[in-house]
Amino acid sequence: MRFIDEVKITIQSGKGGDGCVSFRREKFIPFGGPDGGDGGDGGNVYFVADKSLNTLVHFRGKKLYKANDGGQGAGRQKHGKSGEDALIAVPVGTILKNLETGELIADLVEDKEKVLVAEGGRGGLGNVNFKTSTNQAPRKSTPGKECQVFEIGLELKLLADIALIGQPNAGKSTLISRISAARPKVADYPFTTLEPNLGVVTLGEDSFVVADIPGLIEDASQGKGLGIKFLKHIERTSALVHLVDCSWCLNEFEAFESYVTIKQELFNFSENISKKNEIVCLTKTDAMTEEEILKFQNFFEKELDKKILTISSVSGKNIDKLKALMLKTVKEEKTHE
Ligand SMILES: Nc1nc2c(ncn2[C@@H]2O[C@H](COP(=O)(O)OP(=O)(O)OP(=O)(O)O)[C@@H](O)[C@H]2O)c(=O)[nH]1
Ligand SMILES: [Mg+2]
Repeated sequence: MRFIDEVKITIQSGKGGDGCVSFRREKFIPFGGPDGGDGGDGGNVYFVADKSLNTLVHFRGKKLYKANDGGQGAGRQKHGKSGEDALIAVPVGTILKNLETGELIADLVEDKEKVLVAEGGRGGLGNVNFKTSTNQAPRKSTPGKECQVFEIGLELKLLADIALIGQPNAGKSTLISRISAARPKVADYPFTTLEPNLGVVTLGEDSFVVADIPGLIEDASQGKGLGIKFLKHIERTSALVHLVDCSWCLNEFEAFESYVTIKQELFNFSENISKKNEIVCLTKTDAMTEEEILKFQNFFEKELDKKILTISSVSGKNIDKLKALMLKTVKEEKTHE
């Protein structure tokens, strides 16, 4: 259930500042010696792992990441300013490859782990360095060293933050195609989805990964249907979104029973999964009357003693609300880790 997110970017360290040629000129000191200072060093490029990031989505659009160049040296032995380093944040688990040599640069597995990837050029020497007994007025300085520029490949094995679960045909695949770029097969019969699909959901600056799991049925935990094969993957997610399709139900009891069946299967499979934070959504509300929606919603809210979302992937009702709630839940779970 993993899929790989990949991006290519170019990084460039800072060029070293040039050394300076200058001579002291002061009143009463007619032949002041050389006083050209050294150039500043160029900035380095570092990558740093950040556990608050989930995907590589924030690299889309920007291709060049640059550290600043070092400043030039100046008279009065003034050293040029060092160029500022570039610090590029990536999710924990990102692998960095040099695309020109194919070499593996780093595998950032821990939060805050930092690695130097491109070193800035050293600053050049000012003429103050070249004064000798035979040459009291050198006009020599050296230029700053060149920067390093190369292409880097970032690779991240995505792990789902949220799993969409529910009975077959509940609308899981339709929902993931509504909130992400994933385009799984959608059809009006159960067990359309045979393998989980992953999609990246973006919300402003944030993003998280959602998995669309094949439908679960009674006795899934005993191996019935397809679900069990994938239940173990759910174990690693931060939260579940449980979709309940009430549009076909005769009454609220039938709908609640179908919800409980899935909960029971999760519990039978692993207590750990059944304790996960769960967002419950009644789906396909476009195919129901307002009255029906309220009736089902009230019943679920009373039984579960929490708020239930009523959504429609077709009309888009409450989809933004659901996305915001998913993000909030993922963030909360991450801070508890
Ligand atoms: N009216 C309506 N139909 C929906 C909605 N969401 C999904 N459907 C329909 O419900 C059927 C099943 O949708 P899927 O997204 O394939 O359901 P699923 O949960 O992925 O099903 P499995 O992969 O078999 O477990 C399709 O015919 C969809 O067009 C909705 O919000 N409103
Ligand atoms: Mg499906």
